Amino acid sequence: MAAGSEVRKTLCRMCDDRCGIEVHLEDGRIVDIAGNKDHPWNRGRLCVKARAAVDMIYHPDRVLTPLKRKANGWEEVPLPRALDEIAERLGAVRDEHGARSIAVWKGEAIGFGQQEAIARRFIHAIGSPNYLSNDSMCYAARYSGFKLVDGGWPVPDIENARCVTFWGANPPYAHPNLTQYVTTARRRGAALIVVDPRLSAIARRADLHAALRPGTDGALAWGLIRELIATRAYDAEFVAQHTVGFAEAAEYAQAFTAERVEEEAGVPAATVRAIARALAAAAPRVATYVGNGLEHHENGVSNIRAVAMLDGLLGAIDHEGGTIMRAAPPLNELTLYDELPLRHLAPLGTDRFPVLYDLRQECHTMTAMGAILEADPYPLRAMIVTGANPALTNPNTPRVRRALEALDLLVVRDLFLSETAALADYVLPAASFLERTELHAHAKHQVISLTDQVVSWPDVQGEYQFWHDLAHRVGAGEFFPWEDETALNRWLLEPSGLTLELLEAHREGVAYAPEQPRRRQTEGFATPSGKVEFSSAYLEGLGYDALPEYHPPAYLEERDARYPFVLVTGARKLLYLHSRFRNIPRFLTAIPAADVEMHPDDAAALGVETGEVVRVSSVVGSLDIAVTVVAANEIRPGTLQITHGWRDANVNLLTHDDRFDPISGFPLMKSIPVKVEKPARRTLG
Ligand SMILES: Nc1nc2c(c(=O)[nH]1)N[C@H]1C(S)=C(S)[C@@H](COP(=O)(O)OP(=O)(O)OC[C@H]3O[C@@H](n4cnc5c(=O)[nH]c(N)nc54)[C@H](O)[C@@H]3O)O[C@H]1N2
Ligand SMILES: Nc1nc2c(c(=O)[nH]1)N[C@H]1C(S)=C(S)[C@@H](COP(=O)(O)OP(=O)(O)OC[C@H]3O[C@@H](n4cnc5c(=O)[nH]c(N)nc54)[C@H](O)[C@@H]3O)O[C@H]1N2
Ligand code: SF4
Ligand SMILES: [Mo]
Repeated sequence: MAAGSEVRKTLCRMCDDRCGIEVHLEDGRIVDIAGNKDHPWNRGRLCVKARAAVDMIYHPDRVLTPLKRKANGWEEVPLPRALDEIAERLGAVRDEHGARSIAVWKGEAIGFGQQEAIARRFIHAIGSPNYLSNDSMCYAARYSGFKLVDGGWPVPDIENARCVTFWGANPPYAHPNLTQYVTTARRRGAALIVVDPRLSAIARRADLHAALRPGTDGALAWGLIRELIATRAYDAEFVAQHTVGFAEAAEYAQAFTAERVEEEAGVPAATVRAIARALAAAAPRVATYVGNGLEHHENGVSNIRAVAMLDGLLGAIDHEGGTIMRAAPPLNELTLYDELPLRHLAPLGTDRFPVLYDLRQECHTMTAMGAILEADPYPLRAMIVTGANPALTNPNTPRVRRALEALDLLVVRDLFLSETAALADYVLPAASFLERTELHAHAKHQVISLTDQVVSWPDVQGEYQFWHDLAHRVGAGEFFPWEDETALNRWLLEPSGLTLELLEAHREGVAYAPEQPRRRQTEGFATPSGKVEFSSAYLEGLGYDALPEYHPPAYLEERDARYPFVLVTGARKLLYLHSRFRNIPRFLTAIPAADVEMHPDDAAALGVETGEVVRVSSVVGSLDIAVTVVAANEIRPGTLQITHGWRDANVNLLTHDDRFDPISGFPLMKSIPVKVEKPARRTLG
């Protein structure tokens, strides 16, 4: 153990913002975490979660030894023995059912970098195409929506914008750094527009807030498209030079008058017109960010495409102060999709949701549940889960639990005995972000950073070492030739011309590509036509609408009197990340329990008050939960909100794993028809 005080620089991964931090150690033990002022992303700022990394790392409940399930509890086993046994059991499953009966599942905790890519590499290396992840309900739908229109994921240039728009996103809780950029833009006079059925923390600051009905963003976006065209306030030059499908879009938009939008979405016609005017006045410096709020609906991708099209009309795509197409980091490719394509093995979900696989190489987790329980379309018998807790976070969790329990082999890598780990045959202790090294790219600033392994434990493996050791035991060692993560990092960096030594000396990151303003406007967009696509021949070829036509969500089209409320789930709380951090006592003091947010008129009609427990039910299941009556302007009447991740009040008892967005396959998590009942009062007898 190192003696004395030491400061080590690395990145925070208590959420996916990945702020630069300085870790303070005393005698080898982490005592504090401060912001790294040199990091271009957070510039020294941190949110309250960063310091909680100390609590997480040294938590008394951490799993630090491999555990094996026994009839009457857990047995601690040495790591090499656990890996030998897992390899043997994987071999047996492969011999009996074929390689594709094995899957890996990565979670948010290790997403967006090489840890994810290593998991993808492993599963292909052993001959199975079945890589599953939290991205069956996160980001892939937004990415696909923008990729189909713009040819990639655009980064909003908020600081240089004259108007910033957030659709279904709440950065003060979910991405604190974005909020700082908004503050800068506001000081420079930028307008702020927020589209959200709730008066979220960001909506509170907005000039214009469209409090629409959940799932009706497409109607609003088409209404704005119509206004911009009708008032000739769009960028005709950008449209002529850089887009395809304008004529069809203009024709389709005609039906979306501001009055029709008011009818569909519940946003006053005057607000629709005011938003169109604000966008036109700021164009092309309109920075748009679409969040999770648009993804979890039956029409998610189409709604997102319609929002992306607005950027095209405004000439804001690939423009300073608009949304910028950044260069990807030049690293060696770790996944094997090109080298060892396995599409012929029918990756789970590709038949029904080919776009999810084409654009993100994601299999579909909800289809995987059917593969386990009903061998449909073929049996799935073994799974390795890392950094995920689907027993709480996937929709319809009772079915997820049944499926995970029905596997021949479930291995879970986690820091804690999570709800998912509790179902496993083997639980392997995972290294946290302060216990492994990895390369991270920050797209906005086009920098690569190398994280530092600040502390370590004897039996706790990083992601690379684990997959490496397992691959060598199951005959796939040739795909994991790098002795350790340092050797891997060196190989990854080769095409970049950057050295590991340079990155070690600059933990705040090193630029990987020069800024190239309007690169895509010059070189062409990365779509099939090379242009911004208002209409998509690719989607049409797959049998979808070529234009992102608006289809109202089912809860509005097929109203069911038994379920009169619409439930939105998953609005982020600052202190928690999905199911994580409920074991940090001071966080639990601040936000002690789950609640259902309710409009005062609804509460009055039901005769309930804040703190009272009600039963919320959908066709999927029921949940008893305490009410919080919010102010009249904080949520739409008839709309409820429950945040996910609570063990004792798990909203995924109510969410659908059988109704999906037809393009992304995303589940219905934000427009769920529900009813609310007061539990029957017990009478004194
Ligand atoms: N503290 C914290 N930070 C996180 C996370 C966390 O759990 N906790 N999770 C991380 C992850 S993985 C993700 S994906 C991001 C998500 O981050 P964001 O995309 O910003 O998601 P939220 O903060 O949930 O905000 C979504 C907003 O959408 C609104 N909404 C719901 N339905 C609709 C709709 O139909 N239309 C519109 N326009 N709005 C709607 C909700 O009311 C909510 O205010 O956050 C990341 N950051
Ligand atoms: N109803 C509803 N459900 C939702 C959502 C919603 O809006 N509504 N949002 C969805 C979204 S956007 C997402 S991204 C998913 C997230 O779903 P998951 O990916 O399942 O996220 P977590 O619940 O945070 O689970 C992360 C697990 O990884 C463990 N862990 C932490 N650090 C590490 C590490 O370094 N290594 C390893 N191996 N493990 C680690 C944690 O202890 C935890 O058990 O939830 C989804 N679920
Ligand atoms: S926003 Fe907070 S939790 Fe997320 S990386 Fe930054 S400091 Fe860490
Ligand atoms: Mo997410």
